[in-house]
Amino acid sequence: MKRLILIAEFSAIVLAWTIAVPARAYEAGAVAGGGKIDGKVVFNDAVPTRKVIPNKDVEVCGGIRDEPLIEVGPDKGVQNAVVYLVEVAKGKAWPAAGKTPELDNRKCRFEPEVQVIRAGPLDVVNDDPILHNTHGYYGKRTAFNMALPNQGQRIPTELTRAGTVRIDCDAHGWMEGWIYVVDNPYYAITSADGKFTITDVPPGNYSLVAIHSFTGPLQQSVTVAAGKPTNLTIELKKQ
Ligand SMILES: [Cu+2]
Repeated sequence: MKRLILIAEFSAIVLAWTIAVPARAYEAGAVAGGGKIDGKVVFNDAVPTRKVIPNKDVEVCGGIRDEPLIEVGPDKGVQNAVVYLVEVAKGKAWPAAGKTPELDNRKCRFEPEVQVIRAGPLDVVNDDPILHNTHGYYGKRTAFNMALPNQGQRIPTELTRAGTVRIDCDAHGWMEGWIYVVDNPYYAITSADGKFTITDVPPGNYSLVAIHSFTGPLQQSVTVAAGKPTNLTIELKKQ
């Protein structure tokens, strides 16, 4: 009986300790013999479009038009897909901290439409002479929500945890943008030809995610060897 009680007490202590310890933070340092991942993200199916019908502020926002739901080049490369490694405990340093990342409202579009940032500050800017109401969500939960009635207005906010943040405008229902908040510096955004490079990866096995707002995420294993490139072609499909 006494032993059982002891075990129970011990379990309670272990449980309390487990809860109190936060997830391990990324540890930045020098990378010896790092490899790199060279890849291309492709979409081989027909490109769907949506009809955008601005119902106000058309002098700034433009008129009715069809827009592709995924930007695919002539060689099937996908622009603005985000690729990142998950659960990397340690590796290269973060890029030098420069200007605070910005999300601009410009001609009723988010500029950039897709970006990757480290958890931390973000400035939301209105370049237009009309009201925007910029609203960011982690899933269904509001991350920030702000009215920007004036041209040139800049409001600082913060995205404090890793995850995908969808950006809407409560004044213009068709506006949409994406911010991917990462917890390690191993990420890339594909260029117009669908290509990306992730450098200085410590040799080893990783889980890599490629994600686009239209297709959703695709996760796969990747092995990186010292001092040489790993080549990948990643085909996104509508899920
Ligand atoms: Cu707007």
